[in-house]
Amino acid sequence: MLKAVYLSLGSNVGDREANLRAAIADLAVLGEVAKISSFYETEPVEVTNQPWFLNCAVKLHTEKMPRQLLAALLGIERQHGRNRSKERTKGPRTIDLDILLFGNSVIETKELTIPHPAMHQRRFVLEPMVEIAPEMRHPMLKRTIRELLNALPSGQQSVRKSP
Ligand code: PH2
Ligand code: MG
Ligand code: MG
Repeated sequence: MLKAVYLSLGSNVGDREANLRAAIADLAVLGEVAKISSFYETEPVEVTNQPWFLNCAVKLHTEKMPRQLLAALLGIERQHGRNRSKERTKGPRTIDLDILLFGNSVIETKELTIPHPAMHQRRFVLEPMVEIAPEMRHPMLKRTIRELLNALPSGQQSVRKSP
């Protein structure tokens, strides 16, 4: 069955824009890239002493199952120079591909938590998402993306870069 999946992409090492664009091109092997948000220059959150990120959100139509999709995303990260064994948790990385929403599925396993457990707290996720899925409802919080963004406290600077 074809599923609508939302992904968050981020990069803060090397040519960030090229890294995002190359990863998006690779996503086409997993299905149809249906929507791409603008790119946003965003203040690092959680681990704050690292360079600013470039972030975006993508809607993907795919036949993959959640675990297959996760494995494929990790493979794309590796192809673009990501080496998790040499990184700090939540630290600098060439490319990060996170599953935000997988249809309306709620999944909690050792490897995978969907919806992404921090998505509703992160401006760098919600701002791009509101461009491509403003009325999409979080399957656990029962709030739309727009409502979640409006409920965020101020802080977490972000600047829209491209249309
Ligand atoms: N990713 C993190 C931690 N902090 N901050 C921003 N602005 N953008 C990110 O993509 C990001 C982050 C862990 O994946
Ligand atoms: Mg990740
Ligand atoms: Mg992440």
